[in-house]
Amino acid sequence: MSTAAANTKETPSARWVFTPRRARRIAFALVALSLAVAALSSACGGMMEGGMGPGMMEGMMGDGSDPSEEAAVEGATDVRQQDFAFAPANIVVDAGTTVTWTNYDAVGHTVTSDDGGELESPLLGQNETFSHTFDEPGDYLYYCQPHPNMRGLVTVRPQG
Ligand SMILES: [Cu+2]
Repeated sequence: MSTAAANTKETPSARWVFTPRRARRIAFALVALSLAVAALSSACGGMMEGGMGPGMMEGMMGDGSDPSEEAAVEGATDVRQQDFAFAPANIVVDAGTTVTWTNYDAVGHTVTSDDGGELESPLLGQNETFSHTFDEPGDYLYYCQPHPNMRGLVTVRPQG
């Protein structure tokens, strides 16, 4: 009688019944797993984009570019749109200079002013270019409309 009761307790079906406690343990395991995945992807993202907030969309769309994290390139007049980034993303030119952007990616990019509408390119296909002459000194921040984590800056100095 007592032996039979003990055997019943030890059957696998009795051991693996889905208790609330086990449900919590599974839930904790899933949370731990997703945290580990998040930590891994942010470590990868952090290495490649220098601390910009990584996210799923950024991971899918490349690392972007941030002029505040790049040294200014004096006198550069050609900017590449490549690997979902502007390069160089931070340039300094004299007033009256024409800057040309070229899209090297298979997907479309734009050159669009943050404010003021100085830069308003169409969506550029692969190998298409967009040029703009900067007449007025100032700081011209811009981005790519489909990929707002692609950011750039043209600083225009007074001539001579
Ligand atoms: Cu883009």
